[in-house]
Amino acid sequence: MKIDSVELREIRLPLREPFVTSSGRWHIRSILLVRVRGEGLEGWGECVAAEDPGYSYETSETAWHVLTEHLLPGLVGREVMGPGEVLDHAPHVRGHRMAKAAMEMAVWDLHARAVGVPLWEMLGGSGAPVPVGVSIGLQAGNDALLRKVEGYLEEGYRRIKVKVKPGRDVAMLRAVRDRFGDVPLMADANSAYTLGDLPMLKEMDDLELLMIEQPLGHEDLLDHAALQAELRTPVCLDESIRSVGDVRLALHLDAGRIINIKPGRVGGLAESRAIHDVCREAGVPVWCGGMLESGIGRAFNVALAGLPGFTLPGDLSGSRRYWEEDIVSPEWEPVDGYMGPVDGPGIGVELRMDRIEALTRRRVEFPGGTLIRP
Ligand code: OSB
Ligand code: MG
Repeated sequence: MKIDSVELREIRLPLREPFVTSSGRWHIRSILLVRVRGEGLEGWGECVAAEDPGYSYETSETAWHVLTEHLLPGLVGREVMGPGEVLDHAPHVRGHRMAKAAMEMAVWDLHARAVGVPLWEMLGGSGAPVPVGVSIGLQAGNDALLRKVEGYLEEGYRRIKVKVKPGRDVAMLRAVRDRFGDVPLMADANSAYTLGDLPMLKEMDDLELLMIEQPLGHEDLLDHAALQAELRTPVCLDESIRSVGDVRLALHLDAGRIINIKPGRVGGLAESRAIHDVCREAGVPVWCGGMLESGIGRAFNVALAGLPGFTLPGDLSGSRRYWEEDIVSPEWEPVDGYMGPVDGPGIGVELRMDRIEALTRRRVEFPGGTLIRP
C-alpha cells in the first residue's frame, strides 16, 4: 500500500485529576496524533511520551522533533508492504521508540482498514473481551486511597494496582489488604527503590501481591535478578523492557517473572507481539500496561491485550477514569470488569474530529512539512 500523505498534530488533554507516581506528577497529556492516508483511507496513531522525561527520556517535544524531522518525511510516498515492516525503513533513528510506535501504529490501523478487518483480528487476537485493571496514583493519605480502591472495585475492576514510593509502601498496602481481603492487588514503584531497601521489599513479599512492578532502576537488570532471588512475589518489569532483546536478557537473568508490555515503550505493535511470543514460549505471563492514553491509544491496547499470552488484567481503564470527555465515541467503559475489542475495521472507534480540532495546538502536514497553528 502506498502512503500518500501524513499529518502530525499535538493536542492537550487535561486529566480529571493529577496522576502521581514516584517519578512524577501528570496533570495534562500532550498527545501527538499521527494520521496516515493511503488508498483513500486513513489510519491514526497516538504517541504516549509525556511532557517531562520522568518515565522515559522521550518527551512529547523530542517525539515531535523525531517524527517531523526524521520519521514522517520518509514515510510519504513509500510503498508499505505491511505494518510489520514500517520501521525496517527507520534504522537511522536509534531509540525514540515512542515516536516510532506512533507512526507504526497509524500504519497498522490504516492497513487493517484497507483489508477490512478489525485490528485485533489482524494482530491474531480472539476478539473476546479482555479483563481490565486500574492503576491508582499516590494519594494524599491512606483514607483517600481506600476510598478510591472501594470505588474501583464497585465499578468491577479485576485488579488493583497501587503506586508506591519510599515511606508510602508496606503500611499503605497492608491497609488495603486489611480492608479488602484477598482482592487481586499489586504495587508499582516506577524505579523508586534500590537493593538497600531489601528489608522493606521482603516485608512487601508477605502481602501476597500478584507482583511488584519495576521496583529498581530502569537500567538495573542485574539488581532485579538479585532481588527476584530473594522474593516469592514475581517481579514485573516495565521501564526496563524496551525490546525483545531486553526481554531475552531479563528472562535469561531471571530478573523478572512477568512482563508489562506497552506498545509505545517498545516501539509499536510488531515489537509488542514479538515480546508476547518470546514470553509465551518461555511460559512468562504478560499484560498490557497503560500510559494514560486517550481513547485512540486505548483501542490499540485493548486489541493487543486480546493475544493469548496476555493472561493478566491490563492497565486498561474506562475513559471516565482519565477524562471529562474522551476524543472517541463511544467512550471506553468496562462492563463487569471487561472491555472491547471493537468490531469495526482498524481500531474500530469513531474519532470526534470537532473535539480533536478544538484541542489542537499545532499541526504539520507532509508532503510539505508546513506548520499550522490554529
Ligand atoms: O508505570 O505503568 C506505569 C502511567 C504513566 C506512566 C507510567 C505508568 C502509568 C500507569 C497508568 O500506571 C496506567 C494507565 O491507566 O494508563
Ligand atoms: Mg509501571
